[in-house]
Amino acid sequence: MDHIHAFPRHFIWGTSTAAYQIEGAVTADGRGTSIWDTFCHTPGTIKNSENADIACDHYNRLEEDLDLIATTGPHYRFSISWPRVLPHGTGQVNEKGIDFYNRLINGLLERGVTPWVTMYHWDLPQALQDKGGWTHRDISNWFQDYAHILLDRFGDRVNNWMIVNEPSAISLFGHGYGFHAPGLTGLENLMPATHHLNLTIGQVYRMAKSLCPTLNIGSTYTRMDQRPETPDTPLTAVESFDCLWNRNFYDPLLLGRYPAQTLPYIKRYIQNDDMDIVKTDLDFIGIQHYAAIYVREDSAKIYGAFFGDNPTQFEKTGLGWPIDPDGFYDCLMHLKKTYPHLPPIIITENGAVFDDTLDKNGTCHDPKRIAFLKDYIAALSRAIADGVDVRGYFAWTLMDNFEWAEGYTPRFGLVHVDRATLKRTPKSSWQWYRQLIQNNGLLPEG
Ligand code: GCO
Repeated sequence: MDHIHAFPRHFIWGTSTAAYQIEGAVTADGRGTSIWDTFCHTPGTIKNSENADIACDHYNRLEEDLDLIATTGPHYRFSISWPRVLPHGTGQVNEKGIDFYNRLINGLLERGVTPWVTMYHWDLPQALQDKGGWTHRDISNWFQDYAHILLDRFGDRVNNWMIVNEPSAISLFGHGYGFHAPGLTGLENLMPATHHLNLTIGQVYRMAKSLCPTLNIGSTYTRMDQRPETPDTPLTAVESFDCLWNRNFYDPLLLGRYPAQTLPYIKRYIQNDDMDIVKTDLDFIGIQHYAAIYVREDSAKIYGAFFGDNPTQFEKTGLGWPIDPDGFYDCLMHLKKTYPHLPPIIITENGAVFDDTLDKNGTCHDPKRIAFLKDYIAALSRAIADGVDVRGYFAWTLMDNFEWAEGYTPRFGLVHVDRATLKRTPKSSWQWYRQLIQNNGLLPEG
């Protein structure tokens, strides 16, 4: 990487996690059941029949983890489990759930760490799914009531909020292909879920700002460029997949309309002034990038397109995703060109899986992750120097955790978690990232 540019002063550095992936303790202290609990306990859904009943047991190891977080960096992104706060999705608040997040937030603040809180990272209360979940228009009211409680209870100490994590994954994986909870499929589920996600983000943003105008409120979106699998892949397939993955969310948010290709399927779910509400000037947009998607034409799939094979010219991460830092740069430049009035960007996730093991001294060397982070962060610095307004970077993820349908095999963490003992061991990439943060992005040697 030839051009590494200095990061702006006050650049935000941190790590990201999500409640369901680390907390465990799924029946502790009155927590209700989430759609992911149900899904994990449905045979054939998760690799090796794993589940997140224990996950990293973060719920019971909070003090130890707080110390780890505080020695990692000055900002930390985590999510709140809706069924811990409202076991039935609406109604009675579970004070023990509130206590847990108070301990977490206060513990961060006492240690000088700024919290960044995601309201919803996929663990919908099962009781709301039973009423239709994201396919039901009332979800935006249920969510506003939930968000109101969060702001009321934690808004005195938490200024930075993200409403929904990756609406495209929720709709496409959870409601189109069915390989994530709640396991629904087909356009008749995908389209209402897509619109209700967009609507909810717009409504919750407005509600939160009317409660407290000084809050910093965004939402997070995956952003991967779509590329043809082969030179023969029709452009229409690539464009279709771009709608499913990116444009069905970015266009309503930033332009106030759905792509022409989507409108015929979605218009029956649009009511009244919905399109004025979905268009929202978020205070920031969280962008999550892993790798470009190589698209294959497939007439059996939604919109006639699906994931193709990744090209052979790139090295791959442990999940087979191409390592392509220039692609990260291109993706940010492309985003800025497509939507000139983007709000400031925070990179809320970026990271990689490698096959990390402890050596006989109990240490974990992961030079490939250091190289990955170094090259991606350098690419980010180039995009900033070339005019993309990026204010922060959160590495995915603090510690090895439950990677959804992939279970525990993929290790994304800067900290190794032993699955038998749950012992946390910082990897060499953790040391490296810490040092990088201390130097505000001046890249240390790997
Ligand atoms: C997502 C989620 C994370 C994942 C991460 C790695 O984007 O899928 O936000 O929970 O674990 O992206 O796949």
